[in-house]
Amino acid sequence: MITLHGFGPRLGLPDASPFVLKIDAYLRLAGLDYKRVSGLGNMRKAPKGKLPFIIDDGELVCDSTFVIEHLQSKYNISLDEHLSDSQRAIAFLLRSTLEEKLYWCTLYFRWVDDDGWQVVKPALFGDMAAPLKWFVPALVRRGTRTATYKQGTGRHNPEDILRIAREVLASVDTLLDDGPFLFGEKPCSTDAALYAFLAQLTLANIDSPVNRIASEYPKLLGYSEHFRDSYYSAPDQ
Ligand SMILES: N[C@@H](CCC(=O)N[C@@H](CS)C(=O)NCC(=O)O)C(=O)O
Repeated sequence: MITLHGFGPRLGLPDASPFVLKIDAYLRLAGLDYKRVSGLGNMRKAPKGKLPFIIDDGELVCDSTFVIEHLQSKYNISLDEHLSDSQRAIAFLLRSTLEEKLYWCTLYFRWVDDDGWQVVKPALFGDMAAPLKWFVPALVRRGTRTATYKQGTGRHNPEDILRIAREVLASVDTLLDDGPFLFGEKPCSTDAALYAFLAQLTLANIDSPVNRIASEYPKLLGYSEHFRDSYYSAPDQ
């Protein structure tokens, strides 16, 4: 049995973490049975202090990239066999861009930006019991603000961060010309990552400046809805 350890359904998505949602979507693409184990308490059990991790028949694997490598090799999953070498290279570069660039822009407008925080705080910590709810949200926000600053994105002004996000989203929009999936009719493993990162901007219940930029590219919403409708029978599932 595979258990996926994440934060849980938030903002109208199966998980408000794109990295957790990436594994959730991958497990569905691969047709593997799994159970979600949700909650902030997972953070304490995460060997690298980050989610997601999976436990697969007692074996713990963390980091979404290593989780996919593990599942691919253990269960002989071949979602990428139809890709050319150049498509594989594009897929790798796209994943890196989503994870190393778009992620931080999304994070900034949820955690650092005051308007985003007004939505994220109740959505993520609303069901936290007292006395934790009095200090944990501010503590986690401070940690995320520091991480965003140290990574570098947090040193830019909001307009520049939005320019970075726009360049990524416009490039993804161009790549999606041959839909409905990244490389046409048949999904590949990178569709799990693409869906996970786009859904945070196209399907999540949060109206942030970066989500508004995503809405200027209708193919991004079309792609997210098609993936959701193909692999999740209900939007919140
Ligand atoms: N490289 C990791 C990144 C995972 C990641 O950044 N997870 C975030 C949630 S979106 C997290 O757990 N952050 C908590 C922290 O940094 O304290 C992966 O691919 O799984």
